[in-house]
Amino acid sequence: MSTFELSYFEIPGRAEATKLLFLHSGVPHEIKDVKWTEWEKVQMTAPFGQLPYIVETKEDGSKFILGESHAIERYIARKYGYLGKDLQEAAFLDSICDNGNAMTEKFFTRFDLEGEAKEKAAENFLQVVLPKYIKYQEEILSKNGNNGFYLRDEFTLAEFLNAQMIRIVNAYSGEELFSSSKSPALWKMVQNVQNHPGFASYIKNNDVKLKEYSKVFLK
Ligand SMILES: N[C@@H](CCC(=O)N[C@@H](CS)C(=O)NCC(=O)O)C(=O)O
Repeated sequence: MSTFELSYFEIPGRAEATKLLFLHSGVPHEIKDVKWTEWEKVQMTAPFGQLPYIVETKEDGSKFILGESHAIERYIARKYGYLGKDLQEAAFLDSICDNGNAMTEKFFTRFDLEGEAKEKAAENFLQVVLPKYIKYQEEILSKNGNNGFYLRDEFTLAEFLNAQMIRIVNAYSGEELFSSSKSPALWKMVQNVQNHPGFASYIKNNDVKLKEYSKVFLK
């Protein structure tokens, strides 16, 4: 069996879904939290000069290095059975992930801006992006019986990715933008993930980090 190293900054961000895939599948892995002081050195080996990236060591000792968070997520999800049972299900789950990623990217837009542009980006997120994401995601979840899963009652990449992005958006906005009353079907999906016994200690630690790093975004 392959073993993996995942390198990312300590902050909850682009590596969340991959971490949950590793935990849920039980694949041997090591998380390497890269400190800012180490970044200059690590950057020289990081594909595209960015984090996250993974190093897979195969049974024969050969290595496979992969960058870009979504390529990593899909590689691990496909390899260990978290993208449905056929191409169509994989494409359906991909679309849910892409939709979650687009929502998250738009949430973070404001942090690269200043003044009026920042306010406009925040307003656009609240008034356009967020309601649209909630509306369509709620519809998809309710078509599957409103059980907090996108497909049957299976954990896939789509639950891990969207749940962690929702937890991040709530924490880094300092508001309950998602909740049992505002987005009930999505909230049930988040609960499925965060209450899964196999994630208990990860989520406990993740909550502490979200609280700590939310200070960076809320200042
Ligand atoms: N499209 C890339 C974006 C990666 C990215 O922006 N990584 C940031 C951390 S979240 C980074 O490495 N920043 C340090 C730098 O670019 O010097 C992905 O999804 O992996």
